[in-house]
Amino acid sequence: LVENRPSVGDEDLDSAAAPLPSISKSNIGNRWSDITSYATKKKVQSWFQLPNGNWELGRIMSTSGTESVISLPGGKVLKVNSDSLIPANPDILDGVDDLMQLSYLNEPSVLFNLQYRYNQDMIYTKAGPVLVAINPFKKVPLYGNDYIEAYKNKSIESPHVYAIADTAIREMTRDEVNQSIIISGESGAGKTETAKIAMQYLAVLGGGSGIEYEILKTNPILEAFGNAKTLRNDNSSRFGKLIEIHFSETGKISGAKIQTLTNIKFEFVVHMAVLLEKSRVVQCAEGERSYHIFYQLCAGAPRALREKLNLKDVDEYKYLKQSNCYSITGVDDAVQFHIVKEALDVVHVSKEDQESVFAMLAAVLWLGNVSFTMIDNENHVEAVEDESLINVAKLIECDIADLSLALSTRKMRVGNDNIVQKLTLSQAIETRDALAKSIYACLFEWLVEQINKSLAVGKRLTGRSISILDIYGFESFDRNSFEQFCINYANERLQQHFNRHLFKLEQEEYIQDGIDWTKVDFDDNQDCLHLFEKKPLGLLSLLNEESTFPNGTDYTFANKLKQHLYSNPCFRGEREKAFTVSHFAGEVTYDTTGFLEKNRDLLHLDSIQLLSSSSCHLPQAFASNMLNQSEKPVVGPLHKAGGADSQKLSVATKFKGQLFQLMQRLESTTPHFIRCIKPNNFQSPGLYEQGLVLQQLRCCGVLEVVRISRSGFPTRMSHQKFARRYGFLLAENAASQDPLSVSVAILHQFNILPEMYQVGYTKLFFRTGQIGVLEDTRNNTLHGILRVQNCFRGYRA
Ligand code: AD9
Ligand code: MG
Repeated sequence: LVENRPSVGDEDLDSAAAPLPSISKSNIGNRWSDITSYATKKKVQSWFQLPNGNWELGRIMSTSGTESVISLPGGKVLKVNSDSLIPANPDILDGVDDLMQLSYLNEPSVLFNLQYRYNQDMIYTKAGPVLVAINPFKKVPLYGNDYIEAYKNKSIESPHVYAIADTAIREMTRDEVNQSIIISGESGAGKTETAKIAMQYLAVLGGGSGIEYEILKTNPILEAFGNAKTLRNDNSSRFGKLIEIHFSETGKISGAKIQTLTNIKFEFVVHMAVLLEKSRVVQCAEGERSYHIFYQLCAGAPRALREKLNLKDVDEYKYLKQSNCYSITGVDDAVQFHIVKEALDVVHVSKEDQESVFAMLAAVLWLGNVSFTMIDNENHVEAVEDESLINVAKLIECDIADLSLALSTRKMRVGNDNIVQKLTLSQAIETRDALAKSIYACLFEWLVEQINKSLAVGKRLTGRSISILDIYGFESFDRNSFEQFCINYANERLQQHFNRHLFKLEQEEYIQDGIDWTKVDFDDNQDCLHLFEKKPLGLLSLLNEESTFPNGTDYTFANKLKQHLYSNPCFRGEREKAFTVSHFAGEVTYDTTGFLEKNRDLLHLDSIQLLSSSSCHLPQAFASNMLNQSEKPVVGPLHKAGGADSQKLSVATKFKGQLFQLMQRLESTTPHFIRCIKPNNFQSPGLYEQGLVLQQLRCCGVLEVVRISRSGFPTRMSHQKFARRYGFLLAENAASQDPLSVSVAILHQFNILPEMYQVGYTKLFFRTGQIGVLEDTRNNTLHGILRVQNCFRGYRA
């Protein structure tokens, strides 16, 4: 039978076997010329890029010189430059569940593979160690108890968040090491949903004590208070979070037997929330919304509560009115309000506390309606004593005169004297908005603390944990401000973590299997991180320095950056007050307008004193929280008058501190990475835009992982599997030999060049494209066998 193998180029075959490639290390699998000579490409499938940038699968008809004739689906035939064609994989590799299995790891092949799966609602695909999740923007039938059971029993193998969570829990048990599930991707890509799906799995596996119900109920609360509708995502997280789930019994090894997972029980969860986007409380862009909870409260509060808080409709509050958007398609805010209230009950926030929380929300809304009148011709103002001011005082439970003063004057110390300075209109508005933002930010922190207390009651940090990280993704808008600056800095840190682990893991596998491997250095983003973190001449230091200068402005800040950082390859000064940073995910131009103010994030001491004068415990707690933060080393303008402002850590410093804490926690864990991808910008199902997907794959480093693999040995197969699959191609009967000998014999018989593979202790490692070659030969042989059999049948008939 072996002798009857058909010759290469047989008309019936989907793909012809390419001859043994000569490889160029950097670009393997990217261009035909890297793999084979043009002469042998006839009839093979190839990617052709259409003028709109999309890739189409065609078949090469002929090649002469640098030109090829390609036939596209629908019968179109084109003459093209051969270099523009990119090799496609044989059909047997269509929709493989791990991109590593692709013979050719080029961009169109990866895009096609993901799309092929996406079209069949298989939204999850592995890219080596990384799980790629493409947002379906619709309900897909992949979740629930049956699926959880199936993944738990290992009766399903296809890639899934459940599989990642399962691996995490198993590795935690097996290695007794804390694990983390790190979810990244652009805004709207599905990180928060993915985090919930992972929690769901862990809840079922670790449940039984009843606490799993509480754990899952923390989500609606955090989302109501920390998520908002943006132009990108109707439910965009405006804070980053790390959820740490602790387990008791981590399945200790007793004798030779490893205890089963049934012994695992949830203990509790710690939430760490970082950098809530405060500015959204007082301003948000057209078409966006403030935090969900405001709309939910206005829509869903029962009559008694409405009266008590003197609640109005959403369009009567200036903070909510300015963006011209009150509702989200498909979302009933009143229903959501009841869900949140129920969740607050579940995590043991008392009814009284809940009322105080709602009162704080109403106070913030009413604050936005407080207006001022001119009292002299120096532009000084005082607060108008209308319904708004009265309501704020009532809700905060403070004296109305104190409130009025706190909003329109500032106490200052000059030498030994206290003086009272009247505020101008813009200063008063700033003061009012600062108070609103601080109340909301404190409320959010307070809630997270309550949830933590409730879930962790009386527990000690024993056992092991699995952390789930869900932050805001990389953002690049037409106009990027301080918020994007922080968010992108965080993503830069996270990317470094991703790089280090993936490069390390990849190379460790080679070393573990004993193959000959010279370590590959990887492109890291250290330069960009340096740009941010270097002292004293980095972005953060310079920002902090400028923030302490009384005369510092956004303009002087921008100039300082240009003056000190011009030689940094990741930095470019722009016109006026702008500058550009080359992030790992692309260039982002930042407009420094508002940077200093947002970084200082000043709250007048008068406002803090006002809150502490409240007869309600919540504002009191907020005030002491704010004071605590001001006791630390200070950043803030050194007021000539001595400074009676609350001087506190700058936002950038605080953010960096939280980020380092976060990374430190992650550093001691075994990471599992999930990359979420947004297939279109319309939040709509079934629409897969190649260009958009490709840009994200590139940005978030998935192709990077693939690229690294390309210079290595991305295809692995155990000796057993290899021998089983290709052993029959051997000229000599190899049945009696061990898998390793069979494997080596196959490699020899097919003249696979030594630099194309490595023999490890347990596996064979191949360069890109090699398995494709063998697979083609195998196909040809099988077709040959089939033909011979048919021939025999025909003969007999
Ligand atoms: V942001 O950086 O917080 O703005 P995320 O978190 O990446 O963003 P999110 O999880 O909120 O995105 O997903 C956006 C929307 O996509 C959700 O509201 C769902 O409507 C939709 N989505 C995401 N993942 C799934 C899924 N697995 N199944 C169904 C999904 N819908
Ligand atoms: Mg989110």
